[in-house]
Amino acid sequence: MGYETIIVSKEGPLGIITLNRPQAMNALSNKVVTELISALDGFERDDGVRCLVMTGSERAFSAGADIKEMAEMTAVQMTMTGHFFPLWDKVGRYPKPIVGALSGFVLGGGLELAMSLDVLVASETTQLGQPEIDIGIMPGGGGTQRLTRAVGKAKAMEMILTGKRIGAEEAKTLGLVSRVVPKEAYLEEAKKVANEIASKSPVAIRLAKMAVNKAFEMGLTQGLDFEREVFYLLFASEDKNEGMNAFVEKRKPEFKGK
Ligand code: CO8
Repeated sequence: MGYETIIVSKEGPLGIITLNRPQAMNALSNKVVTELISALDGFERDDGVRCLVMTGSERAFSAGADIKEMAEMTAVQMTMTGHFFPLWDKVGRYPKPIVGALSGFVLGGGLELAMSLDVLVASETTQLGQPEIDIGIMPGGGGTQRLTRAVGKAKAMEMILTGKRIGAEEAKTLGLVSRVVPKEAYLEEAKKVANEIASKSPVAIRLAKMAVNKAFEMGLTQGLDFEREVFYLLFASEDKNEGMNAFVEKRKPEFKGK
């Protein structure tokens, strides 16, 4: 399928989605949202794809929702179109792991999108923020919840109420991204992480991702119960036998997702 605002490709077990609206700092227009959902659907159905990488350009992962498009929208239009919500639902419940390769501006809806991904690798040039307050609105794509859970109340309040951006190193210290690398290396580093994830059992990866996400939704006791149930479930997988036999036989496991 041909896309106008994103580039979609495959590299071995990786599905790669590159936001591609350089003239608008990869702002998330309706078209981008529609195309992202379609690309995510395609990779979800493709059994050959075990892990995704989502990236933008060196200058901007994404500067957020398209302000020029939103400027004309009324509350009723936002409500009736469900503006953006299909994307948050799709990414928030995506079964395969997605590594975000961040660089440059990661702002507003761009940061909310990034925070919905699973592992974040950032170039040292990355600047992250929720600047919605500067244009008279507030985060609407999960920012007040996900940023607060990621960095704690005081820092989230500061970022959301002042619109001030933070740099990559501070984001790493706060636990918002997991790795910071030189700007020449961020995409390769993200692919390296994604390939490592892709080499594991897809069944175990899927359930482990689900269980970690439950930590944001459930209390500790419920979360531990959920973890235990899916942990037991893995003992019914062929991949569990393969993994443990390979360890005993001192060879590399070949996981099939069964
Ligand atoms: N929307 C539309 N166009 C944008 C956006 C954007 N978010 N960001 C940048 N652009 C465009 C600029 O208008 C400009 O276009 P043109 O050349 O036609 O004037 C081009 O990209 C380059 O931008 P700048 O000239 O401004 O480049 P600078 O390097 O000077 O500045 C910045 C880069 C800092 C990224 C600056 O452009 C900026 O502040 N952008 C806006 C950032 C922002 O406010 N983001 C939040 C948007 S609101 C949001 O994301 C809410 C999400 C809610 C989702 C849930 C809904 C239900």
